[in-house]
Amino acid sequence: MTFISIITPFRKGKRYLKDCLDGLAEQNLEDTEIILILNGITEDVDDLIAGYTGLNLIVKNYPEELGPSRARNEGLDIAGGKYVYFLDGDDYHYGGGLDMLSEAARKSDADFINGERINTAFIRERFDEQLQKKNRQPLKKGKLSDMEYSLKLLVGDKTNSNEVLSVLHALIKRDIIGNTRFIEDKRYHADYDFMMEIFDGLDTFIGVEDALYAKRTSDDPIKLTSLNQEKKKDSFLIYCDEYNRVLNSIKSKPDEKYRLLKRAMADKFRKSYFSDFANKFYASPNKKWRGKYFDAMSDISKDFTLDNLSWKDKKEIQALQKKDKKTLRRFIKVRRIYRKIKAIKKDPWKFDHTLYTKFYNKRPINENQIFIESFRGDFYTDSPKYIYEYLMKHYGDKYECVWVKNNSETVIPGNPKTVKRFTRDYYKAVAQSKYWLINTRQPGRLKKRKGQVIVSTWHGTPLKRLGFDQENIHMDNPRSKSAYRKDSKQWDYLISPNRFTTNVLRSSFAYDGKVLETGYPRNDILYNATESDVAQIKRNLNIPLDKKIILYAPTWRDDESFDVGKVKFELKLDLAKLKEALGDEYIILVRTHYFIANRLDLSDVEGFAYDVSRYDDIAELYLISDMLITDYSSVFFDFANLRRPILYYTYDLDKYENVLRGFYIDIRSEVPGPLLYTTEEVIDAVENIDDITEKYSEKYDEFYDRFCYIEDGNASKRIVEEIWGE
Ligand code: C2G
Repeated sequence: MTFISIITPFRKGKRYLKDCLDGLAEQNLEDTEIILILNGITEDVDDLIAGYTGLNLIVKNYPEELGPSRARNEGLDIAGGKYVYFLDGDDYHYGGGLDMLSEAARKSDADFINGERINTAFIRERFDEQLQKKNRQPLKKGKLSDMEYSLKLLVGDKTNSNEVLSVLHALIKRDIIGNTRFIEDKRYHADYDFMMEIFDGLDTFIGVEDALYAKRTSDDPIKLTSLNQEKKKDSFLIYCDEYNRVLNSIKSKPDEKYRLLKRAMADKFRKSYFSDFANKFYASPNKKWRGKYFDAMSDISKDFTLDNLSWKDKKEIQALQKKDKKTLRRFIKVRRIYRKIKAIKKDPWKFDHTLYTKFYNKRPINENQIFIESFRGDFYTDSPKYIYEYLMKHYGDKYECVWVKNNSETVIPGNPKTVKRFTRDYYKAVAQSKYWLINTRQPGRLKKRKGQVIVSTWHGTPLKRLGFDQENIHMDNPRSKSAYRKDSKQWDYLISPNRFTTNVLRSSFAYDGKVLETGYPRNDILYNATESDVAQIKRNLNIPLDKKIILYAPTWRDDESFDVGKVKFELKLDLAKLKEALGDEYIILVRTHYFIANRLDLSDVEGFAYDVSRYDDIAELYLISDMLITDYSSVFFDFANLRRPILYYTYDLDKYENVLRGFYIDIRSEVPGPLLYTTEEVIDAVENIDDITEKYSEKYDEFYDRFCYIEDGNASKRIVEEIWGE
């Protein structure tokens, strides 16, 4: 006898389905059938499904998209278990979420046994990060009765506000469902009708603490839009209508379960008023939040209890109930000011940021001011530097530049105004500059004003997959893809060194704006530098002038950090061995990525290895180097302009390629130099560099023609004339 029939509709997101099935494979599901309703799928999932031999999978494949209701109905028609359990194919279990329900069902024989749904954008392997978020702690049962706790979980007390009832993550007795089916022409909130129809027949409820279910919100709003994220007009009203429909259908029913359900729903709505609606009513540019949405919320608020509210919140709810907008605004305003003061006390920078948003952003824009930030203000380098120098040389009397500069040792020629990142002067400069010239994503706390122009130079021909071109997000904020799109929507110009980068950045940032495919300003120096410039750079570095120079410039590893934002780098290249083998002829410049927080200790290889990680401009280091050793860093696309040898020390290639990022080109076959995995291989390659140069010369030419073909030392000129020229 099948005990549980799991019904799982699936349409898209193979990687989501993998998380879903992995979660099931971790349960000890006895006497359980999993009815997988594939519908309108565009990816081949047969190979994935075949891997779950331990699961009793019944796969039904419908060529057309059925919609969630019809898919579930197809599942119900064949479900033979004592209990039915709905699981969406893009959601997953973490820990024994379903096992715990199953155990409770076997013990209690209750009609309805459910656990807690937790909204998350994290992939399954990172769900524990979700659980660490303080405002998302699971709902504890406390003194609540079985039924009351279960109904709070059914309503989704802590889930996103736009789901008031859900069939997900609940064992429901099959014989109580009977012939009840989901309304098939209803794309959203079909659960409400289904739940209300079977609710009469449910008498015993059990909510199981810490039986968790990850209700995924898509991490890719373009390629994998979830139902909830589909843009629907007046979705707030739809949600209110559903709420009212459910309320009206239970209003007249006396049973305790109806009273508790109504209370749970009203509590959830009241929570969403304070957490979401109030701010929208107060500040949203969409007048509907003070119009028909306000009326709908006010009507619903009549069901709100005033229990467990402060005197002030009680007054606020009463104002809402009386549709007294003026009083309501006053209460909300006081709460917002109080919260702002509290936030500023905790993070003093928020005071300056408030000045930025409330005051500086309302001051006139200076049409001739250019705000410049390179690598978050830590270096005077990269394309912004070269654009700036060309601008000052040709238009210095017309434009005034403000540089972000965080440390005193950075020297910026022309003595421009400088501001430290995220200080009051910084915000002032950001607010009043007509142009932002920046080589990374804009800080989330900045708000581009109407009339401002953002020139994004980005910072390299991408090798590592970025933004929307990534699959699972292993290390970054799981919503980073949306942030990429939010950033690129604000760009007015994107600078690109070649067609490859143009295509990749358009795809990874979902950017369809203007691209200046001009070559990289940061590479102009590679074509314009003179012998004396090169000699001067060597003198500035105070390095031996009688040795050949190797530049070792690795990238960062997403999974190596001390703490958030504190990326560390562990030097795997054995410099002592290199010194022993190559020290007579070479010195090595070691340069870690600008994210790297730790300083390397090169004391035992003094006189051979030099730490140039804080040297502002890597392009100058390219110029003096006879060869480059790197890995997955985009530095080699630029260095290739010099047509000098490039070696790849890819000691962690598998991890980097398969777990962390993935690449846009096949690094094994398309790069103009050998992949080396040990220090010995690196030594051997350097000792035989002429043979390697010969061996890779054809591939190098192809590489140069594909990535360096525009570079001629005039990229800055082309850009400045296009954007700032007369
Ligand atoms: N860089 C550097 N020193 C290093 C590594 C990088 O100065 N040791 C600079 C180079 O200008 C390089 C840029 O930082 O082109 C980007 O560094 P990557 O190692 O490629 O890594 P990341 O910052 O993740 O950028 O399109 C580029 C990609 O977004 C990668």
